[in-house]
Amino acid sequence: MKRALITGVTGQDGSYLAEFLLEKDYEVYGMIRRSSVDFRERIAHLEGVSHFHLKFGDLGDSISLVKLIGEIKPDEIYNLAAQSHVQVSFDVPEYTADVVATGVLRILEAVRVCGLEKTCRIYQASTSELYGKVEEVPQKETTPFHPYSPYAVAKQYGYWIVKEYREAYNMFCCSGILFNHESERRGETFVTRKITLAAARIAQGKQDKLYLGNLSSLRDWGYAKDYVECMWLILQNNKPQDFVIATGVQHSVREFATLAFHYAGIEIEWQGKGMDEKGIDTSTGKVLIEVSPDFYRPTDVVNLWGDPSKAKTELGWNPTKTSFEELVKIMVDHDMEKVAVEKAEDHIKLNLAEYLEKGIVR
Ligand code: NAP
Ligand code: F7E
Repeated sequence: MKRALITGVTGQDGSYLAEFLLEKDYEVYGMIRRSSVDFRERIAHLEGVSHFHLKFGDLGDSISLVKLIGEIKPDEIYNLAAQSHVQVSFDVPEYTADVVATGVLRILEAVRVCGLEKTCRIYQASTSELYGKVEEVPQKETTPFHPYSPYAVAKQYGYWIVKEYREAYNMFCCSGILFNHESERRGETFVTRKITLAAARIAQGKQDKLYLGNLSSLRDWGYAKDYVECMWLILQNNKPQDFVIATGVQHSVREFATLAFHYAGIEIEWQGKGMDEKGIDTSTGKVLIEVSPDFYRPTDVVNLWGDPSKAKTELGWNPTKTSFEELVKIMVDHDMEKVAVEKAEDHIKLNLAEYLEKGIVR
């Protein structure tokens, strides 16, 4: 039985990857960090499942990583843990650098200190944000990087240190350069989930309006459940390499919102330009979506579009398993059900919805 260690197991991707590896008969160890509350929503259904174990550790703490890796002796490590919110990285740049950049080095060194560099394969969660202020469209493995946020700069370190350890120490370590991937488990402050939750709440009379930032920003959005398969495929390959993982299809934030509201039963018509642009309910004439400067970034990445040809040819991965339309529908259907059972006394969630609406939480 192969042993895998997943850092970031409580996150969107970590939870799907844990399920995927358990189905493949792995012994799965998920690393969690100490928290004052024991609430791990995305993996609650896995707790108690045989072959699934949770262990404490932190990407900011080398000793915990050395202990954990030395104890588990994993065959594969999937390093998914990160402060993964781009806008938040402008607010906490030093912390972001510590976890997102130095954290990768800590994992690689821990593997070496434990003497596992010849046996342990390592997957690093790299990102399309490396292309940032893009120098080529669509972006592929050979496109030059131009990171455009503290998060992206930190991820660039992670990318290069993985490449360095591969070449210097002959380690099997690889980066998956993943474009945006979403799901019904996506964090509620990323734009897609913010939209699908708001569409559901507005459709059910529980929220008045949705405030967004740059509506014209373009992304190549895929389904997270499809993308975790690729992480695994990258480590099963016969030689360590980096891969772009994307759908090859691009849409704007505006298009995502229009479709999400459509699936929630509301047709949106757009009027105005720039900061004055508004999304209007065609049946009532009510303004449901407005633009707020709170959600604009000091520098924004606006044209991400991936070319997954290499992953398709060399890994046999299917980038179009779930279409954009299917993805939006999966998320809206899920959130319509979730919102329907939200209770009035559920203060934490309702406060978050209100904060999101007013732009207090970004
Ligand atoms: P996510 O939902 O934000 O999950 C992040 C995970 O990292 C959580 O489990 C979090 O734990 C953990 N974490 C944060 N700081 C940590 C620390 N100091 N020590 C240990 N664990 C820590 O992210 P995701 O969307 O699943 O993304 C997974 C990875 O892929 C991230 O590295 C992200 O940067 C990268 N990525 C994501 C996308 C995407 O579109 N989703 C695209 C490209 C790359 P808590 O639950 O305790 O907070
Ligand atoms: O923003 C624009 C925003 O926060 C997408 C992370 O998983 O994917 C993610 O990073 C776009 C940006 O994701 C709002 O300006 C407009 O242009 O959903 P997002 P992201 O920044 O692309 C990459 C690949 C990662 O690696 C990251 O870890 O949407 N946008 N209005 C908004 N974004 C947010 N969050 N909120 C808005 O109201």
